[in-house]
Amino acid sequence: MRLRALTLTTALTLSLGLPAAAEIQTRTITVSNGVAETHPVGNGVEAMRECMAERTDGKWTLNAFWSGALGGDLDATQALRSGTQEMVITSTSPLVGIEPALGVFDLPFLFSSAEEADAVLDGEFGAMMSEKLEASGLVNLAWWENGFRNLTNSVRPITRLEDFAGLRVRVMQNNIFLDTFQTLGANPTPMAFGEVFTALETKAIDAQENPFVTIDTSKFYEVQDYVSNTQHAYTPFMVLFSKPIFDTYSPEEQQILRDCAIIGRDVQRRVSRELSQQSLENIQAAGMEYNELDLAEMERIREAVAGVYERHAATIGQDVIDQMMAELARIRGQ
Ligand code: TK8
Repeated sequence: MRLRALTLTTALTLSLGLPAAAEIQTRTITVSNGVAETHPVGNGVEAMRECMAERTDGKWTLNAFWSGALGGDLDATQALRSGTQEMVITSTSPLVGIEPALGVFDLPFLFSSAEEADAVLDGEFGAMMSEKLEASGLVNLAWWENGFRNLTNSVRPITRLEDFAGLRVRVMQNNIFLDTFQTLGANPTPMAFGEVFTALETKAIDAQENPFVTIDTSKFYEVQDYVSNTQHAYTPFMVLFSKPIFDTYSPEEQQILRDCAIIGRDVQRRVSRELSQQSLENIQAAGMEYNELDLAEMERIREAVAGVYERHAATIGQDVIDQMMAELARIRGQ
């Protein structure tokens, strides 16, 4: 029986031109990120792990570190560039110092739906952006979902533009977010994600902004009272791999990484979207007061920050912004 199975596998391998087992080595791949394991990124990583186990006959171990246990997004990304860590799942926003073009995703109110973001990220624009990152020693295996960001704070519900006044809000280490919140009248402080909970708890800051699933899974409801449906930005996650390490993998292994990151992506996005509403219910059940802003007020906020686009065009690259706008117009059928 055993012999027959082996012979059959060999025959299949030969006839289908599948890679010989020798081209897949035993490997341990470390992946880190800032969110908790209960975040949909956890589901994506689990799907990736299963995919890798299947495709490598169990030769690969995907070793995941959660809640910033290996440091923040930026530190981990630098470790990838120097080849001391394999993989990180990171927001684009803290990486604008490495690749300024990534700032395009930080422009306020850029995407109007998750589907629109998918189309941009999974299409030519996303591929162009991933290509840019290679020069910085990073291989982007796939775009995953962080999601639409909403403001939480411990002072008052945000119902109109004037409510942002004076709020001490944590923003990611990113000048576009800093400018956006300054323009809205708030008092923003750039901070790594791992420091946010404590800064809120000790009241060093009043506010932070993240998608519902992050507010829920990182337990920000324990230290915040109000959540307002601002949806002011959609920042994607990237599944980054160290290029110095990637280059030592066989073509078959490189393909497994890419394929499994895409399988992980589909699971991760599905769970993220399913969980979003549930997370909103969870954080309300935990005591947070939720409000939506009326359309006229959202329009005032949108207009107030419109100048952010122009102020950062030179840094991001006008060509990159133009390409994004052309892509959005095409997707929107304009
Ligand atoms: C987690 C971060 C987080 C991001 C932030 O590592 O920093 O607010 O939204 O999800 O990537």
